[in-house]
Amino acid sequence: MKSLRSIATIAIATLGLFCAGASYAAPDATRLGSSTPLAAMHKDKKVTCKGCHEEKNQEKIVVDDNETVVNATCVECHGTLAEMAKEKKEHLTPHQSHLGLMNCTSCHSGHSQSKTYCNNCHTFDMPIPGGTAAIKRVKPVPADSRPVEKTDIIVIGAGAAGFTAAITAHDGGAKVILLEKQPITGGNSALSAGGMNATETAFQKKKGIKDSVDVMIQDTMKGGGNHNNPELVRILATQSASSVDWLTSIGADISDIGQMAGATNYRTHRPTGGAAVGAHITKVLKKNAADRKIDVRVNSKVLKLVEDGKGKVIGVVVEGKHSGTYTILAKAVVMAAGGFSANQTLVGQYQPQFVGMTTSNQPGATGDGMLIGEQGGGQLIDMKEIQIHPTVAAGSRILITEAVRGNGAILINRNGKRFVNELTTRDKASQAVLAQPGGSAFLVFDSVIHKSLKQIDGYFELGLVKEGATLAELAQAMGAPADTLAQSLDTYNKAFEAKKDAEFGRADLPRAIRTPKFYAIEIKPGIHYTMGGLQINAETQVIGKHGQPIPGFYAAGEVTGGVHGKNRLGGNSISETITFGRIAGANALKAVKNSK
Ligand code: MEZ
Repeated sequence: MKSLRSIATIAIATLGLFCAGASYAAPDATRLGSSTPLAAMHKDKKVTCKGCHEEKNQEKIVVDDNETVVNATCVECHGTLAEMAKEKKEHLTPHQSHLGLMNCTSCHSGHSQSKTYCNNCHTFDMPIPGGTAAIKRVKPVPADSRPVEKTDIIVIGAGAAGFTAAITAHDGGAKVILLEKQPITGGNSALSAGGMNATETAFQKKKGIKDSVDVMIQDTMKGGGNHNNPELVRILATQSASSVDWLTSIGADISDIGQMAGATNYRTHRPTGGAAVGAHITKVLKKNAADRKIDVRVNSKVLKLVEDGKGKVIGVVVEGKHSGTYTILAKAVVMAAGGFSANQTLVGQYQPQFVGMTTSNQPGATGDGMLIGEQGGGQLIDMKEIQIHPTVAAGSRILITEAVRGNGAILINRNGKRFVNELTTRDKASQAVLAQPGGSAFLVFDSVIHKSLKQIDGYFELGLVKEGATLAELAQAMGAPADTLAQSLDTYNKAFEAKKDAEFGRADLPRAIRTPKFYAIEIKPGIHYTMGGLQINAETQVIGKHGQPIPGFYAAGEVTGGVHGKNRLGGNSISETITFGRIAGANALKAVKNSK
């Protein structure tokens, strides 16, 4: 296929993104329509429908839900995302994002309006060449036209929990289909910043960090207001070290360790240099799924569970973007479809005062998995426990990781005053920020803290950081009184020297803030995580409304409730996805084996 590329002239930038000179037959202009923007651009370059769409039975032009052929053709002509990013020589390019490998068609569309996927969370000015108008799709495939498929295990949701369950079940010998409604995989996990909590790990031991399962349990229970399911918390802590080992064994680097709010000890594992954990482990999980040829389907939304009439879950009904509605039958179904922070209606139903607040979540976090699970007989618990993260960059959806505070940043209000223990739990820190003038505050740090955490580089690239060569300059950039800011930092630095924060009782004071330049990021609280969801037991079986496990139905990750109680500790989410994803995959596998 590379040969095609070698005869293609790659025309990027002003001419748009299309393949020129490829040896395709003349297009059928009546079908493409003269106003088709991207398709028309290709038509001009003599690329026909067949260049992008698979032909079946000599006449049917079909597109599978992964849009495999069209994406392969894009890559053939334009190069891979990595190659395109290199060619553009831009630092910030849509072709090289933290979302990792994704389909070209996630943004570019020949038959409907193209849309920059990144702008679901960002507001980049990135018009897509040829992507401004919309026409109807060429040939919609009629619904219900596909035969019933069969597999061993269906996993719903391709975030970290879903990938982990799918890989675990596959490695035990099961045939797995992993379904994702979004055009890209990764879910919220791909956005996860701070790290993965784990205790008694080899990495902690190597660094001489003393921690224990019992202390992680105590921290997690305390953080959750003791409302957590203690059995699930024990599993989270006890199995966290083996989850780190498992991730490491499949190629992840989570050897750096930091501290998150509410944690007694350093136990938040993240990539070397303090890079974001989510993008990294998502890349690793995706690669492992691809290497194993696991059947991963994007643009595939599960509509409902199929039940056998006696309460056992035996499959799902799926709506594919192109393939229409179809059914897959399986011996077990694992729900891993995430939370509902991006669903304002559902958030409003449980916490009306949060409506209108920004969210750090990806747009697919709408809680469908919970509702589908409930319709399938599952019990929802703790739905009103919705977490507000204290530090989302003001006016955006960009989470400023708690690791910035963990590495030493402090919170300062617009009067230049520190007002809270930055490492208290999120619920308390968020309330404290909301109580400040303007309902916002600034994360303040210096060049030493900046250098200690790779993730901060990204905030500079996104233009979120105000700076000053002196504290007075920074105060001016923040619009805060210089003398008060200087006084606040002086008091904090004295607390650092004394190793005692008499003002707010912050236990960990890792760095002083006194090395220019000085920096500030304005933050506001945003909806970050939904603690409630489907009730599960220690085997990750979904519990039905009468308290009994539903046969054939498992769940893991944010779609479940119980692990975090009223408030999740930072770093416990990725930990939960891997540990409970592994348990769900292993137990679904057992169900398959028992059914034989
Ligand atoms: O687990 C989280 O939600 C987390 C660590 C977030 C963050 O601030 O980075």
